[in-house]
Amino acid sequence: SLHALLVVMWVTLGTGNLFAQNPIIMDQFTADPSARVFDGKVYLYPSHDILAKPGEGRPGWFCMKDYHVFSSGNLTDWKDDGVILSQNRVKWVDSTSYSMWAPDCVFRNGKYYFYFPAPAKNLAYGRGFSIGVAISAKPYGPFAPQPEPIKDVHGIDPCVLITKGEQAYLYWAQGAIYVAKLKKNMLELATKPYVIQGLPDKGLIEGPFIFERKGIYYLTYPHVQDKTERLEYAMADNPMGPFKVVGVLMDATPDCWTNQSSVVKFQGQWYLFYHHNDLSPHFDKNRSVRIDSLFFNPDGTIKKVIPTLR
Ligand code: FUB
Repeated sequence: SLHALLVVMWVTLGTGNLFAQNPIIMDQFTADPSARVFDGKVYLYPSHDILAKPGEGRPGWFCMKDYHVFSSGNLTDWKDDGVILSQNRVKWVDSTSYSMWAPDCVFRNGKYYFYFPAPAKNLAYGRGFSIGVAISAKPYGPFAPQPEPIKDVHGIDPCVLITKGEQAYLYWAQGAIYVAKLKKNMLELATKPYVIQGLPDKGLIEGPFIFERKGIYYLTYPHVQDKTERLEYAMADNPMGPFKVVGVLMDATPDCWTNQSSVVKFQGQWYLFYHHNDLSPHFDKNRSVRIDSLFFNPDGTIKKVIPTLR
């Protein structure tokens, strides 16, 4: 349609590249993208999918042993800034698990705090996943992991919000979406974990992301539909909710059962980062990060994003 064509032209000219394409990282698998703007650049903190090998990870399942960070000044040319953390470097992580899942990174107290989920080797931390923090003076690392995971947090896919009032909140998933306030040190909970109210009762298992625009908090999450995940969002005027489910951000696609997103404003335009299995059409646990522009309606709701294919 003319509208789609205009959007493509706008994005193309806006990013200064006539050959903008998805996926954005072609030389390795990337998933669960958390994009953040630091020092005038976009930093991308994704999961790093690899293929399990004998003795390394579970065949046919997600397999990740480290994290890379990528940076870009124009959303087109991406620099791989290298490995910022690996499972072997974190004392509390079970390094036979190959499950360094969806991370996030925020800037506070003059430092970069990188949050990541992984199974702990010591069951004293609880079964399943815990969430750890690693700290760096630079967005591209090196990140020094804390010796223990965050106390009282069990689950996956951390996301951190820092409000204009300087309160930090940690979000994560564990059969539902949880939130808790963080202390100023960004390493400990300041409140008990709380299940966010107003969201669907079923099918919220992972991938929350929250951002603020004009005093409204937008929570995005994958919602399992039949077997694949559809990106949806809810709105609230308080970071802890209650939230109101508003709509679909991106439809599910039958060939990749996961999807996870982050939303970021860069040089005046909003973008949705998400993933699909473009470079691995027959195995959907090897995924690739994509970007599309995101637009708001005058009433503050978000227009559904139609993926741009290569
Ligand atoms: O990447 C592993 C898991 O798959 C993530 O933690 C989920 O959000 C899903 O994308």
